[in-house]
Amino acid sequence: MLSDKLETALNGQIRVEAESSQTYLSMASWAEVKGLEGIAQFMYKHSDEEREHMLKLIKYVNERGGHAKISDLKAPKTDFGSFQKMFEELYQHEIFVSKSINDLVHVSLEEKDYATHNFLQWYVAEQIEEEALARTILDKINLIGNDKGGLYLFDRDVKLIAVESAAAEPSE
Ligand code: OFO
Repeated sequence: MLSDKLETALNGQIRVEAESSQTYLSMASWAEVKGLEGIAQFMYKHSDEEREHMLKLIKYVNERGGHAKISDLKAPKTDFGSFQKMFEELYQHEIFVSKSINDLVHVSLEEKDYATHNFLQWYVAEQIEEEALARTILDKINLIGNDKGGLYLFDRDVKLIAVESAAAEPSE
């Protein structure tokens, strides 16, 4: 059985994952409208992954005798300025999510809930992957600068990165 404190903290993370999914969905739509097809595909996929992260938490909370609450969400912005700025935002967002996961791990230890602590290790590993992926993409963006041909190749490559990262995801 989850303690009330841990249940509340887990519900907070459910919301964070749901908002992450919405944020990346908004980025996907923005990129699609701008004709950045590969980037849009990458973001749609990323949005789906965040939904998976949310679902995994919901199932866990309910399985442990808690109640996963589905709450209203903060609307993401709809304009991201440039694809460079958008990926920088994605990176900053992942850093924020990692911190949120770390705080949650801390609560699980405070509450001496080792099952939850163990469950959360999947998220700890996932955040390492996601931050590393975002940094790799930002490095590529810095390399191409304002080169249009570079953007064409980047848009194509980022689609492949999405496929590769899916294959390398930590198993459930
Ligand atoms: Fe849920 O991993 Fe990104 O945010």
